[in-house]
Amino acid sequence: MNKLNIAIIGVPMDHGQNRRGVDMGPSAIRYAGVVERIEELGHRVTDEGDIQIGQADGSVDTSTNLRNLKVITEATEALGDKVFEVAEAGNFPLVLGGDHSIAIGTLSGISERHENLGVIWYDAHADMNTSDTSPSGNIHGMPLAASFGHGHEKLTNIRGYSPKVKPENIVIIGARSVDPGERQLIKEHGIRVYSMHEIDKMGMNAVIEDSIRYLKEERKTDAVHLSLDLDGIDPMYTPGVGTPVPGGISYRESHLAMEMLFDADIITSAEFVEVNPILDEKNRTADVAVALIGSLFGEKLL
Ligand code: EXY
Ligand code: MN
Ligand code: MN
Ligand code: MN
Repeated sequence: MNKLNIAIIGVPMDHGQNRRGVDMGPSAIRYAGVVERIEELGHRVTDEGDIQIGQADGSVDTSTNLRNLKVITEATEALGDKVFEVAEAGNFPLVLGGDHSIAIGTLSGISERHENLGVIWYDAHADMNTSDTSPSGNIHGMPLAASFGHGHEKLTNIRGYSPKVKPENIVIIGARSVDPGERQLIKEHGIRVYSMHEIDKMGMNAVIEDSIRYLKEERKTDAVHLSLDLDGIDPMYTPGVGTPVPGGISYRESHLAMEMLFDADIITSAEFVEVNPILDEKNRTADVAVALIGSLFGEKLL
């Protein structure tokens, strides 16, 4: 098995939405033993600590319909720089959130190094609102749109370039709560979505086989980023998330997905986001994150 140098970056960000607590996600995941879990698999781990997050008043700016724009652009710029730096040095970036707005930063650091990046977005939501379509002004509902060039220029242009990913190189898995504006963008751009309907019908095995074939053979991607929102999984397994949606992916299906991605040797960077310890029960959601990270890096029973 390929031994990796994995660089962990914490992003204690909660400004992308309006519930407190998700800023403690990186601590909860560390406390659940992420470093030890990966080291046991024979990989080398460096914990790079946390990105500094500024203060914000939590209000939605009426001219932009965006909450906390300034502090989010500053943090995502800093995260992008750090992700770029660790990846340039030969590490696998593993980013721990924080709310999902941080993906704008992660992708800005990853994509600069690749011509044809692929993205797997494991989430109950499409995260494809813009300032024009968002019902909440919450930037955690916008990072995927921003990454293919849709939304406020300050979000699409983090680290000075746009887009970060081609819409045809995106695969969404687990969607079950999609707003009208997001549906429109998905249709317009032919974005590949395996919603809960497809997962129920085809089974996770076929969904992941299809996704791997699509990204590797059809799209010929040169790297694939996994952006895993813990709310993609059913809230009965991951109650500690800010925007739970019932009827989600099961614990076992999620493990299978991670194991298959590991076997295909396709993932080159990852982030695990939206763990909110205040809403959690005994750190269960962080435990699930760490268990899935274990499978993504090769943990097997035998
Ligand atoms: N679609 C809703 C919005 O834009 O406000 C909810 C977004 C939740 C996003 C979560 C993190 O994935
Ligand atoms: Mn999300
Ligand atoms: Mn979500
Ligand atoms: Mn477009």
